[in-house]
Amino acid sequence: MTDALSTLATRITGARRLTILTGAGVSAASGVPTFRGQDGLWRHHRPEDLATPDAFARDPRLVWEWYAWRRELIAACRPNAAHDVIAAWSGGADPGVRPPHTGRLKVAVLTQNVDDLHLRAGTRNLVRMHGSIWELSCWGRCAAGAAPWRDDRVPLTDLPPKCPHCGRIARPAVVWVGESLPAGDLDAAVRATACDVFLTVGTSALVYPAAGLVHEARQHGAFTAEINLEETPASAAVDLAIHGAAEQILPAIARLL
Ligand code: BJW
Repeated sequence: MTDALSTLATRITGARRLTILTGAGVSAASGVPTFRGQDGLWRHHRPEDLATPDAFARDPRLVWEWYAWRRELIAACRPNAAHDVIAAWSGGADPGVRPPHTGRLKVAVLTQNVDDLHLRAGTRNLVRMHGSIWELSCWGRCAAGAAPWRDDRVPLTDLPPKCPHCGRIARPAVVWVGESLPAGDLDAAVRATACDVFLTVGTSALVYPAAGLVHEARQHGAFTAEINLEETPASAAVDLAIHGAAEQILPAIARLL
């Protein structure tokens, strides 16, 4: 394990461009449930009932109740040590963590998480591939309501919330399974695969297009590494797979830089 951490630290020290892709596992230590796995959200709910456009069209109130519950849960959570290290590496504020080599290293952070914990930790240059649970857009796609607006009321009452522009139902501005990612976000994520080190952290590597990015980075010649509690479909493809908790492994690497 120590060798693996040193190897990754050395790669980061020598890199000019570092890209970090994060998933639900990064927020697990903060108390945000993951999707898959033992205590994951999909243990109790079928994604097709709650996180698809069809599910919302069928029963917007049910879907909103699930999101309202998750918003309350997330509002009570705080960024953990993994968020703090990533924020510091990106040039954001955390005086407790030394950035790898200030000024020379360009860091991009791509997250699939809809919580705002990376932002609250101060992460810069962040692409939120699956949107934000704190933003809404118009389900009826009225012109003014197509652009997401922030609504951080907790608890959310009078479900489903309404579009302030046309009065029709609003939806969470997240990317559901079967929906396209906003083109700008996907382009930014793909561009970030042109890097020297691509690090994937706390994601099951099952959901595309995010799961394909590590392979693109490899094709660009990046050194690729994964940090996860368990094996994923990416484990065999990366140069270095580190099994452990993100909130412990990332601070340990930061101490080696
Ligand atoms: C720890 C830890 C700790 C725990 N430390 N680790 C190509 C092939 C096959 C299918 C497709 C494909 N291209 C597109 C698709 C279809 C689909 C897809 O990928 N389906 C798969 C499920 C098969 N993709 C899409 O629909 C995407 N759209 C798209 O591609 O448009 C074009 C298109 C459409 C249809 C067909 C073809 C093309 C959109 C995907 C949107 C995903 N949306 C969700 C919900 C967001 C809103 C919400 O939050 O409610 O995003 S689903 C859910 O999964 C959520 C997550 O962001 C996403 C990924 O999950 P993540 O983050 O990996 O979490 P988990 O729970 O899966 O894993 C956690 C991991 O952490 C585990 O491995 C743990 O071990 C680990 N862990 N604690 C380190 N402390």
